[in-house]
Amino acid sequence: MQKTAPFHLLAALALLASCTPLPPTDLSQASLIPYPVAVTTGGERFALQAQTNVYAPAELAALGTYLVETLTATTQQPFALEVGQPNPAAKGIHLALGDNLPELGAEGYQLTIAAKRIDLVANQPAGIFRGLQTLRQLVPLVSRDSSQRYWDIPSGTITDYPLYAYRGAMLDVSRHFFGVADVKRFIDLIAAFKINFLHLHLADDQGWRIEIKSWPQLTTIGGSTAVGGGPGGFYTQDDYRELVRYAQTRFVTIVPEIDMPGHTNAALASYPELNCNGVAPPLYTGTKVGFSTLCTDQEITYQFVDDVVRELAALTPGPYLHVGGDESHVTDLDDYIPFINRVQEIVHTHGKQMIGWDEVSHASLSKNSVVQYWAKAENALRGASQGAQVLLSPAHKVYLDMQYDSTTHLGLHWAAYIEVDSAYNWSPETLVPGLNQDKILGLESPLWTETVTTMADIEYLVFPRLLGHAELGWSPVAVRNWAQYRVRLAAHATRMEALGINFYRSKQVDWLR
Ligand code: TNX
Repeated sequence: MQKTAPFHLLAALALLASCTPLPPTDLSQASLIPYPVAVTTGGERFALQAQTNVYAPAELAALGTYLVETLTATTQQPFALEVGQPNPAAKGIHLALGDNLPELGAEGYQLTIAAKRIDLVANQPAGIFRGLQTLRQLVPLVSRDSSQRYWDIPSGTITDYPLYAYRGAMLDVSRHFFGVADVKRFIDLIAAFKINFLHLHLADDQGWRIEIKSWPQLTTIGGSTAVGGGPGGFYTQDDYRELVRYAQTRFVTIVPEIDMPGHTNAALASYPELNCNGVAPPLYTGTKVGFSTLCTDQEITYQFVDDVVRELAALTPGPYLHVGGDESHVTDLDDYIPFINRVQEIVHTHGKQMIGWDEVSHASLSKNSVVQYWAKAENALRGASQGAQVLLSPAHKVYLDMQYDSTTHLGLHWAAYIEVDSAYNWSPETLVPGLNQDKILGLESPLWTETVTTMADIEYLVFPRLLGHAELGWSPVAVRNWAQYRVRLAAHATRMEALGINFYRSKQVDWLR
């Protein structure tokens, strides 16, 4: 017969295990992505439990509610929010705005974890939101059937702020359309890694996805299909306002893009008068690029652009409108340059700054315009030499529609195969030789959707590569290191699973479980 320990010994051991505090873990060893600017270790721990209150002043009440909701989702326990004056003596999690740490800027925060309380301080609500993403990553995950009732958070102090002001993701909703619910989920998932801009590619050859009241056929005709001939779709202006509002609650700014003068077949198919020959081409459901152009020497074209930009600007609280400008292979450079110059003026008339893909640097850029580098370093440099800022989207490193390797089924590979190490292991600072650091606005990771049709497809291509890009955009050079990053990333498998993310389990990472 097998020997078993007497029952009372097992019971005593179980009791011991539930009462004896485990040695505190080291805050600096936490699997945070992006890794913070500075972490000091305290040697104690804060025991989060259902009775832990969250305290927030009135102006942070919504963020207090958000924290309570995310804690409840992680722990399956209820938490209480108290809104009002700061209560210095109370045990719990305290959110506060302060102004005595100017180095934190608009998005930085300081998170101080002690045995009895956690203090999250920032200059602005955006900083509180970023700090809450760090705090979320510090709460250990438990399995749903666990009887666990407290969650140890190692003590110490995190002081953190972003390296770059713009840390973006782009979703192409033109090649395939994704509805409001999908985009909201996308916003939640990217915001968890401190991404602060969502660029929506709203119009291309295969589909026009935003209602323009003065040109209604753009959506009734131009929005009616997609790559492969599916039904397409579009956002009404109310849908779009709802996306903008939701993004604001996650401190994400939406950048709308209408690509022009190329990538315009959907518009050209909707209105014959936009074509030089006055004839509307058929709708297009293939995946070729570079065959369409607006008629750059007709006045109606500029009336169209002005109407579209005006309506879009009115829907856009953020500073930027993206006008595309890429791959206009059938527009002569002699026509392209004055077109972009004029479009830039129209964007200014409606109170916005222009962003364009790197080809726009052939035109005369104003200093507040942004060149999005995707293909040609010389274009990025030409933009910078005109005083414009540069947004880095090198296709061979950050294009989320590139396959991981030749065996992964979704995506393309014209720029590269991008495994998880390749996506992380490069330096934005030295990518374009001769580009001054102070000209780099930030990074953006585009997901083109020729091969992408479902939210699960989106997640597979975005995760986990976007986490690496998020760290390159946020964390200082000194804390970035692939060997350490891949260990931290491994710990995110359970977190991504808990969020229901269909992520790519790269063999380069020893995923925890
Ligand atoms: C190039 S990147 C494009 C897109 C395609 C993408 C596919 C850029 C500015 N233009 O039109 O969707 O490649 O990877």
